[in-house]
Parts: sequence; C-alpha cells; structure tokens
Amino acid sequence: MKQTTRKAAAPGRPEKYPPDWLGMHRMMLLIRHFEESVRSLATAGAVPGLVHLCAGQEATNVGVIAALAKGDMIASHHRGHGHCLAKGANVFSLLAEILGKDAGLCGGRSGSMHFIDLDNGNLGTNGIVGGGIPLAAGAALAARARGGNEVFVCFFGDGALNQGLLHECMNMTAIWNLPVVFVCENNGFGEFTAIDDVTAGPSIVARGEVFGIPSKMIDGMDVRTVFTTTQRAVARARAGKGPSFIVCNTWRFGGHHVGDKQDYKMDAETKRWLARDPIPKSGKRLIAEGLTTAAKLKTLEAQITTQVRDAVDRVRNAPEAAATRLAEHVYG
Ligand SMILES: Cc1ncc(C[n+]2csc(CCOP(=O)(O)OP(=O)(O)O)c2C)c(N)n1
Repeated sequence: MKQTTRKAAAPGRPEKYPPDWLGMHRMMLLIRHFEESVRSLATAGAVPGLVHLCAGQEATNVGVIAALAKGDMIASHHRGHGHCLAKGANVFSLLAEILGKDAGLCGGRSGSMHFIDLDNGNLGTNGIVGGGIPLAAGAALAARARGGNEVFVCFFGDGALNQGLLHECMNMTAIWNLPVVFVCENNGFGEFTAIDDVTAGPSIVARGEVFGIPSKMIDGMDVRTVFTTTQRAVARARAGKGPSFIVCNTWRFGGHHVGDKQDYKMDAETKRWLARDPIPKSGKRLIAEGLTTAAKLKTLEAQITTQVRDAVDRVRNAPEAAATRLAEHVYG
C-alpha cells in the first residue's frame, strides 16, 4: 500500500496527439477478458464476497479514462475493475487483490470493492453507492488549494442519481468551479430495479443542468463518442471553468453480481444491447479505416487471452494474505 507524492498532471496526450483508437480497443478487450476470468473464478468459489462485473460497459470505462492526462485522478464504484485497468493497474496485482492474495494492490485486504491504486491516480472502488463522488470533489478542492492542475473524474451508476451527496457535490463544485467530471454509467438498473421505476423527472441530464453544469447524455457503447465528449469536459475543467456532467447510456451484459439470475431483464432488450457490443463495433471501424486488419485483431485477442490466463495461473499459486499481518496498516 504505497502512498505517493503526486506530481502535477502533464498536459498529456489528449490535447496534443491524435486519439489512440487502437490502444482504446486493446484496453476494452483486456477488460472483457479480465472480467470473463473473474466470472469463472467467482463461479468456482475462488473469489471472496460479491463480485460486480463491468462487461458491456468497457467503452465508457476506457473512453473516459483515455481522455485524462497521467496525473489526473478517478474515483470509481463497486463495478470498478475496468476503471482500474484503464487507469493503468497491473493485471496480476488487480487479480491478486480480488482473490485476497498478499501480492494484491492493497495486500489482499480490500478485495473487489475497496481497493485503491494511488500510484495510478485511482482513489479506489467503493461499496457505498455514490461514495466516490465526494472523494473526487474533495480531492479536486485539495488540488486547487495546492495550486495543482489535475482533473478528477467520479464514476457512478444510475443508482446514485437520487443520492443527496451527488446534488451537494454538484452544487459545491459548480460554485467553486472545481475541476470535476461527473460520469454516470447509466446501465438502466440499480441492482434489480429499472431506473424508470425509481427516478423522477423528465431527464436525468437535468440533474446537472439545474446547477448550471454543462450536461450531456451520450452513447456509452461508442468509445469514440465517450472519448471526445470527455476530452471537452476535461479541457474545460483544466482551464478552471468548472465541472461537467456526462451520462453514458450503457448496459451490463451480466447481472448485478456474479450469480444474479437476471430474470428482471427483458430478452428483447438484452438482445438489442448485445448487438451494440462496443468491442466488435470498435474493431469493425478500425478495420474500415485501415488502422488494423482482422488478422491483426485476432492476434491481439490471442495475446490478451494469454496475458490474462498467465495472470490467473500466477494468482492461483500466490500466497493468501496472511492473517498474522492483519493489523498492519491499521491506524489509531
Ligand atoms: C448508499 C448505499 N445504498 C444502497 C446500497 C446497496 N446497493 C449496492 S449496489 C446498488 C445498486 C447500484 O446501482 P447503480 O448505482 O446503478 O450501479 P450498477 O450496479 O447498476 O452498476 C445498491 C442499491 C449501497 N451499497 N450503498
């Protein structure tokens, strides 16, 4: 659990270079394969606690984070493996953490829902719905006080739209022009309840608009749309103009957690969303633009499969976090 002194964010790739669409595709593939492996491990009983997978939401995870500079920070939520990988976490260390191994990102103490990765600018996953929102707002306020130029993204699900702290943080960040990008990953459900059954008002985008925050609803299954929208929000935040709110419409291909039977989902709706899988969509576009070939994409996928399989093999054989060291890193 290394704590690092943070460096100021370099202006970074987003504003200077053409977008790395191929790199974003690679990261989406890595997340998909990683999550598939976690699903198998969890089904086999190898993962302690509940696991929430983000397969289907990769374009949102990757498109947002690709628009950040290295020193920028994110605060994630309970469905956060994809955020963590996209922000630069090592595949083995993340998997080891999820399985409670000593070599994990936080020494195996946090599991899937409570790890942090400060070296990579990740304030962590969070078991409290909306819990990352005040962390990002507070970190942005601290950065402002230090004279830093970092931008802070908080990810949250549609389940957090009716949490009071979202509205409090939107209000404060707007008043103080803090560099925060609020990203709602709207996958249509909070646990097993459809968003429309619990969310009042004609438009969820209005939740940002009422505070004068530029707010937009976008296709969260299109990595390029997510990237370009976030890039504008990040530039605005870095220029000292304050927060933005982005609602990314997306879909979790699995249930709320591994083992959820998903009998609350309509087959036709599931079919429609599966047809919008962000990964084949991105692959087809890359090929059409001559940025890669079908053969190269196949090789890339094989490499990623091997990378994840190797990590799984190493993690299986890695030692558990030792109970005798439980009191380490406990303060007070
Ligand atoms: C403050 C709080 N209330 C309730 C819960 C129980 N809970 C865990 S996940 C969840 C649903 C979250 O839905 P959403 O934010 O839309 O994220 P998704 O799971 O769809 O990605 C709820 C209600 C919680 N963890 N924290």
